[in-house]
Amino acid sequence: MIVVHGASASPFVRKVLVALAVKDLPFEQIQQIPFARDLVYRKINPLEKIPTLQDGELTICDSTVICEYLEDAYPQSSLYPKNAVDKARARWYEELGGTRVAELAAGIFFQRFMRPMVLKQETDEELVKKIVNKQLPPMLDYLECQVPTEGFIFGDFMIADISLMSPFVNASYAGYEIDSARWPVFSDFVGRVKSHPVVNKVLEAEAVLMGRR
Ligand SMILES: N[C@@H](CCC(=O)N[C@@H](CS)C(=O)NCC(=O)O)C(=O)O
Repeated sequence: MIVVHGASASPFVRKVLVALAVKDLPFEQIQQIPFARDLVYRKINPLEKIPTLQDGELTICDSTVICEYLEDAYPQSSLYPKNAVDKARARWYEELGGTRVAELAAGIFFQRFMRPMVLKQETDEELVKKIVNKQLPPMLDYLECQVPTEGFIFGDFMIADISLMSPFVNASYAGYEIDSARWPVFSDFVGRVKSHPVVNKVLEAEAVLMGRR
């Protein structure tokens, strides 16, 4: 049985949960909280980040490594396009979604949710303002030109779609919504990814855990 370690509200764990759902794979989940200084968890993930995935004898860390493994081991319902050009673009969007986009969009959540609720620290509202007003806009300008006006990036729903959307779920928990007048294409795209039946089911289960249902 596949085991996923990681709290559902992490943008990276969410990506893995969606990948498992796309492939219709049964799994168990341990709601491992980040920043917990958990010595037992450190034994399976020396970076102490979430997610970690176990599948039989295999233990691997990092959502991208995990999704690539799932694609190789369980090829049904592809998460990545097949041709070299699209595959390269898909990897880039996954990288971007998991680095700078996550740093900014999920950074708002980190400041307004993780710091007060989990780390017992004050929110740095100056930093939130800087993210919202200065750092996110050029990234959203870029994303506005990358996603389609209809459907998903590669036609079928894939990992690139969830990677770019996932950090914005966290941003919305922290009260940030993309300005649909300024970035109509990307804002619609995020809504479309959220409404995909597989994603929607994952988000509904997550909302229950977050006390929002
Ligand atoms: N590149 C990693 C990033 C994982 C990550 O940063 N997870 C955050 C939670 S959303 C974490 O565990 N942070 C704890 C820490 O940095 O100590 C992935 O894609 O899985």
